[in-house]
Amino acid sequence: MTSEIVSVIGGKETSSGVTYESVDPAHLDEVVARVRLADPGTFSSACRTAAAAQREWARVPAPVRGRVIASIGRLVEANAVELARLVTREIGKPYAEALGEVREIVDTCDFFLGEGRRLYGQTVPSEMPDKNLFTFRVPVGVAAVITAGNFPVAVPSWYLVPALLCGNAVVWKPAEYAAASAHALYRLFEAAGLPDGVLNLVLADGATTFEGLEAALAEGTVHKVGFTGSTEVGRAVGELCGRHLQSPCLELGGKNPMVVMPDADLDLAVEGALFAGFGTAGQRCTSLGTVIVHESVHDEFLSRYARAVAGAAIGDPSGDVLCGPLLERRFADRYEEYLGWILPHHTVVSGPVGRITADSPRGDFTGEGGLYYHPVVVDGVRPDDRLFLEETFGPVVGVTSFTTLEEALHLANLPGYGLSCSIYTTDPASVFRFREGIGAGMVSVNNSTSGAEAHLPFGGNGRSGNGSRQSGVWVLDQFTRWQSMNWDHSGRLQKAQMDVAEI
Ligand code: UN1
Repeated sequence: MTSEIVSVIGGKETSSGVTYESVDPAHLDEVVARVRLADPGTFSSACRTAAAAQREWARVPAPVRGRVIASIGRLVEANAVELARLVTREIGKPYAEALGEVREIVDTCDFFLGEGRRLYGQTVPSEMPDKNLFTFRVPVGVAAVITAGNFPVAVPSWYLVPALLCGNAVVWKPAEYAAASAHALYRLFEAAGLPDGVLNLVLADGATTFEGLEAALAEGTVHKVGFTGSTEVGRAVGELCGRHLQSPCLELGGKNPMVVMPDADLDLAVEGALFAGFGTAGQRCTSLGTVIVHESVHDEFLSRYARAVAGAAIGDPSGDVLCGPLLERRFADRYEEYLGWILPHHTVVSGPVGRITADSPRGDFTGEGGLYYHPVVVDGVRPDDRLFLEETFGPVVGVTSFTTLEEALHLANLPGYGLSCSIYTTDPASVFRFREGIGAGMVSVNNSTSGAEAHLPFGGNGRSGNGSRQSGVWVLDQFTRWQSMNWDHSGRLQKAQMDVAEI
């Protein structure tokens, strides 16, 4: 029987609103969960509930909050296989990747459980005698966290874990099409002993969430917004927050380049481009967009890459495959728009283009009624192409060539995203020139554009975000604000700037 899942606010299930069906993208006739979608009032009332619960939670000592984070990590680890299977079933992510995603939550908990004992402030020297200056990190209050479904459990944990550790309450709105995975993760957080109302799960569609968020910002019950999703929606979230004098944490799209230098190990570059381009069916924000390959090795790279792509395993994500189906119907529809662009404008070097069906199978794989697409490599993408400039969020990689590293950098920066990038070379000077010249927040050397680790700063610039960073100690600045204190024990009024000793 298919379960029905509902929002949980203040520890109580709330079941109003219309029903949405979360469908297995590998078997479109299978419903994974029926999801009750909340109305805008539910979102803003969840924020009020969170605001009330946050005051008590902030008084729990940070090392004790760290122990709760430790329990979350243990529970996730103990339930890893079950959670990864659910992720695979609900969004079609190959099982090995889904298990890696769950591992990323455990890594995040491992990092932040200790941060509860290290939420340091500072002592700062004063200009005046008998006066002491201090800084403290204080929680922001309520964090509204809105997440995408391509990483339905790991990326949310990058917000939830540090936000909770820092003493905030959270209202989390996951993608509807990944609601069952989100709900399962929510239950593990709850089981770790969070007080009611400290973490609230609101299942809603985008428009409803936006309306509820607007109301909550106006009421003053949301103090930080964390959003992972498209550049377009991120821009709207940023504008809304700006009107309320808030700066959100925005983790948006990418058009991540890989530069292959003439001295690169080509087999390694092909392996990297295969995983970066087609792992998660090209639907990571860190997925490879364009390979920018030196003209002297362009033809050799291309033929090896085309061969590797033709041999890549595609199929049921519960098996050992590189590429499963796309996440959900609406992503497939949007991706088909790009496919319409490819055939008339480009040289396809990897075989058929489009949906894998019984009429256009891949080997003997017929697509089995899922959202499967042929992986596509397109040569000769140009700076004025849509395919060169825009994130496609699907299994297509463009290839172009260059002569000098300066030209490669120009091409790599041109789309105006700035999330991840990669260079394949054996020359340290090229590595450092590339790092200095690239506009991306994350640089890989001889490695895939995707696969960031959970304790390095994660985030982008330009169309990829507003410069905010997640993960590691850097994210603490998103979920705490600095408070300063001066304490004068001289027994008289010492006036700053005015009572300072003559130099
Ligand atoms: C995303 O697609 O939103 O670096 C995040 C990676 C993963 C996270 C991707 N660890 O590819």
